[in-house]
Amino acid sequence: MKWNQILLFIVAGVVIWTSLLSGNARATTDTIEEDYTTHCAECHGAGRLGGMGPALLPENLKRVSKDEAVEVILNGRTATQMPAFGNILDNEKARALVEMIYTPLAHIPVWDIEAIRASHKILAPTPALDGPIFDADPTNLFIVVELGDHHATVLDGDLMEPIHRFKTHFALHGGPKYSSDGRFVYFASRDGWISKYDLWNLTTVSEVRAGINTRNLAVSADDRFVMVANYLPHTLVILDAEDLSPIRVIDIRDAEGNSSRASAVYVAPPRESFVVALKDIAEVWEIQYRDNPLPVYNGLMHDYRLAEGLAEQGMFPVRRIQLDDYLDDFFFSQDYRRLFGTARNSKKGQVVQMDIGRKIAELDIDGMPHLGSGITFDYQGRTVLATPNLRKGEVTVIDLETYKTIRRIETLGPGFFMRSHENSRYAFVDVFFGKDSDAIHVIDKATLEIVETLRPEPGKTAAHVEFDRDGRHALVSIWDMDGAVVVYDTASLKEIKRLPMVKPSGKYNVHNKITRSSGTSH
Ligand code: DHE
Repeated sequence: MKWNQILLFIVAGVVIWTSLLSGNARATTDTIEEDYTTHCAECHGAGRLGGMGPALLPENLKRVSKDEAVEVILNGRTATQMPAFGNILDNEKARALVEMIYTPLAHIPVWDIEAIRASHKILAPTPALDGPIFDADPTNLFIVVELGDHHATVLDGDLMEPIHRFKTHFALHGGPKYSSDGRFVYFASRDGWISKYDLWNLTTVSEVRAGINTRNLAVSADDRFVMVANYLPHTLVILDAEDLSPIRVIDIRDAEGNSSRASAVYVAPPRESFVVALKDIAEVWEIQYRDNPLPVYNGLMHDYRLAEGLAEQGMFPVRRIQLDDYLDDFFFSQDYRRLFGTARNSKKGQVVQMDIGRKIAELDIDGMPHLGSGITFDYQGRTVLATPNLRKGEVTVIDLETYKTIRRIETLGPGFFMRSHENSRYAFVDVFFGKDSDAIHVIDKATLEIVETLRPEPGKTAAHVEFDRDGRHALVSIWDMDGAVVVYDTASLKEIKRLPMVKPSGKYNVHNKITRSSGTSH
C-alpha cells in the first residue's frame, strides 16, 4: 500500500469513527431529550424551569445527590405528585436524565424587578362596595380550588351551593390568602403567577408573575403587602397588596453569599412580620412590614431604647435566626411566639422561640410530620398540637407546654391534611398515600381515638377537609377528575350533600381563615 493510500485509509477511518461517535452522541442526547419531553416536561416544564413540579436545575438540586435523584425517578417521591418511572425507564436512562438535570442551563431567564413589573396587569377596576353583589353571607363563603382543570369555585357555605366558577392560572398551590375583611383573595401558582381576586365582585382584579418557580405567598395583617417566596430565582418578592405592583425583591443569601430557595413564607400578625423558612440555608428569616421597623441587630429585633445609635435600616429589614438544621415546614403557636418546625437532618421537630431567636426544645416526631397542616386544640386543659405524617401512618399529638408526645394515633397510612374547628368535637385527617387513600379518619379530640373512618367514594382518594364557619359541616375533596366536594354533618358524621367538581384540592372558608381558627392552616 502506498503512503497516500495509507493516509487516505487512516483519514477515512477517523472520519467514520468520529461520525459514529457523534451519531451515537446524538442518538443518546435525542433519547434523553425525548425521555425528558415524554416523562418530565409536563410537570417540570419544557425548559426545566418548573411547573407543577419544581425546577430541575443544579441550583435547585443542591441537597439531592445524583444517586438519590435516580432513586426518585425510578421509585417516585413520598408526599409529592412525583410518580415512579421504574417500569418505564431503566437505571441507565434514569442516570442519563439525572446527568441532564444536573447540567446548568445555558441561559436561565432573569426574573428581576423589571421582569416582574413588565408582567404586571390590572384586569378590572375595584368598585366601592358595602358587600357582595350576590345574596350570600360573605363570611361563610368558601373558595374551592379545582386542580383538574385549573378553576376555582366560590361556594355559599350556608346553602352549600356554588355561586361562581372562574379560571385560575395553571397549577395553583398552597392556600389562597384573604384580606382581613375577606373581600379579596390572593392566589399563587407554581409557575409564579400571583392573582388578586375580588370575591364580592367576582372578578380577578390584577395579576403579576413574581417568580419562575414559586412556593407560596402571605398577606400582611394590615392588608398592605403580599410577600412571595420563590424556588427560582432564589428571592422573596414584596408586592403592593392594592394592585400587586412590585415593591422590592430580596435576594436570599447567607453571610457567606450562598443562595437558597425559600421553603415557605407565613405572616405573623402580632409581630407585624413575615417569617420565611429557607430550604438550603439553616436560618429562618423574619421581615417586619411596619413603617418604622424595630432595628435588627445580632439576630434580634431591639426596641428603640436599647437600639439607640443603630443606623436607620429602612423598610423590610431582614432578621436572620440561625438554626443548627434546615427547616422545611413550620407552624406557629396561636400567639406567634413559638415556631414548630420540621428539621431535615436531625429527624426531630424543632421549637424556636421567636423573641430570643433560638431553638428551645425538640419534638419527638419522626418520619416526616406535616407541621404546616398541624392544628392545636384543648385536651384535658392543655393545649396540644396534632400533626399528620407524610411518611408514617400516624397522627402525633404533642403537649405544647412540655413538648412531650402524648399520643401516637395509628392511621391507615400517611396523611397530608388535618383539620378541626373550635365548635367541633372532632378532627378529620386524610390518608393521602397508599391503598387506603379513600379513607378519612375522624378523631375525637376528647379521647384522641379514631371514632369513625369515612370512605366518601371507595377507590378514589379523599383528601383535605375544611369546616364551615360554625363548625357544623366538614367538606372533603374527592381528588379525581370526576371528583366532588362531599359535605358531612359534623355531629352525625353523615353525608348531606355532594357537589361534582374537577379534582378539587383545597377548600378555604373565609371566616375560619380571617379569624385564624386554631383548627385550620393560616
Ligand atoms: Fe403542598 C400547602 C409544600 C406537595 C397541595 N404545601 C402547602 C404549603 C407548603 C407546601 C409549604 C403551605 C403554603 C401555604 O398554604 O401558604 N407541598 C409542599 C411540598 O413541599 C410538597 C410536599 C412537595 C411539592 O411538590 O412542593 C407539596 N401539596 C403537594 C401536593 O402534591 C399537593 C397534594 C397537590 C398540589 O397541589 O401540588 C399539595 N399544599 C397543597 C394544598 C395546600 C398546600 C392543597 C394548602 C393547604 C391548606 O389547607 O392550607
